[in-house]
Amino acid sequence: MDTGFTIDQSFIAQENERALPDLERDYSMLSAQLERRGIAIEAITKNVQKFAVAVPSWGVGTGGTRFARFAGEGEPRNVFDKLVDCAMIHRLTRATPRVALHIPWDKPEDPRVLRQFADSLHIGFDAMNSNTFQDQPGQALSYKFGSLTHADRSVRKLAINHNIECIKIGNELGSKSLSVWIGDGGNFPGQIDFRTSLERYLESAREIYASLPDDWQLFIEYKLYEPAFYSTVINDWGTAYYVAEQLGSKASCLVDLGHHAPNVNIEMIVARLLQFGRLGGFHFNDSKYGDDDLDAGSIKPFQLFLIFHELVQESLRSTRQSPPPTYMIDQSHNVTDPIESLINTVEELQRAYAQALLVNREELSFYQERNDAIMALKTLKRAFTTDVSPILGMARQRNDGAIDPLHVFRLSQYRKWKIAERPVATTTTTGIV
Ligand code: PSV
Ligand code: MN
Repeated sequence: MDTGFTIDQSFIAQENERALPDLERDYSMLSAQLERRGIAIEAITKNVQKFAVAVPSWGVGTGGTRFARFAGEGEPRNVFDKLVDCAMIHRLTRATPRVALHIPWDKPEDPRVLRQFADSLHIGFDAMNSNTFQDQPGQALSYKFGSLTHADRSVRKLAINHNIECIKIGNELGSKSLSVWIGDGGNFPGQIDFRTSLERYLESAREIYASLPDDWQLFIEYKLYEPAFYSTVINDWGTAYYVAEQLGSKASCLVDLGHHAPNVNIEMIVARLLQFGRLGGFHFNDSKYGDDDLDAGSIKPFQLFLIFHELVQESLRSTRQSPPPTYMIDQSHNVTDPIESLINTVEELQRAYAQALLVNREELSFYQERNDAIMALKTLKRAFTTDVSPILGMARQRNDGAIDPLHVFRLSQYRKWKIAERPVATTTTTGIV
């Protein structure tokens, strides 16, 4: 299959050559600065080089709101085009080796063909995402009043079977996990019985869990509200944790950063789930008001840093029992070029990670034990305010990515080529994706 225009490795190398002298200067200055703090820059860079996050297939298309979607020119028309864009992001950043698919949006006619195509692009598949929050064309029963928790057992069965189908497709693609998010809930007090709906959820989830291959994980994604505006069945981390505990060791919680009430202390939720061994994965994004699906680090970079601080802290603990959480992005790009937003997001995640690696943990616990709040905060802030950009550039360069991926992306005129290769979709549809 023809992938059309791609950004060649030689083009990246040529631009890197131009940028390298400045980068080397900045890197050695930062190295000296960190050395004074007792930090070896090389250890940080090596860790950043290993950082990986999955790109959502639905993130490379232009998103929309419930009011409208303004289609972007040259956006992917199908799952193959989406993979081409995702592979480009990986080539530039060298940090997105896997793509998360959403079924049926990305349902392949033949998973083997899709897998071969992904192989040819040197990318793999991350978590499968099921969709029982929408009716599909021709679907006999409706999810209007719920899916895995619907009052009618036959609707629940339809939703269960869909999730099992996602596992089957994912198995053929080499995926190892299923993320389940349902929109089930009620718009009005009295509409659903809280207890019964959670019992139904558990019954359905047990059937899905029973179909999981041994080496798979099931991620339970919670969300405060939307599309249900009064009550949601899997509304918070406590409920997701309870469900994971009930199901078994292959089940864990998925934290989507946008799925909390404003000002909730997400880093503390992360710490708790890590402590309980039930943090399965993340959907990274950022938000101001609700589930805004904005680019990670664009609104609350300090929060993102604090989350990574918890993650790094856990990775240093010798007693950890569960596998490290899976990193995924879940964003909706409505006003930016989706590829640019995703490149930027990857960089912001790496930035937060690198900053978190700089935290002097001995010093932090020294101040914590002495109730020295101001110095504890300063210890964190010193790491957070360090400009780690040279580390990020160097990590990419050493991984054969672009020192400045956004610049190379624009310079390549990739989007212009895709506009020519992919005729514009003329429809403007509604729907949050
Ligand atoms: C729901 O808001 C969500 O975060 C879930 O992860 C969905 O799978 C995704 O967005 C796309 O709608
Ligand atoms: Mn999500």
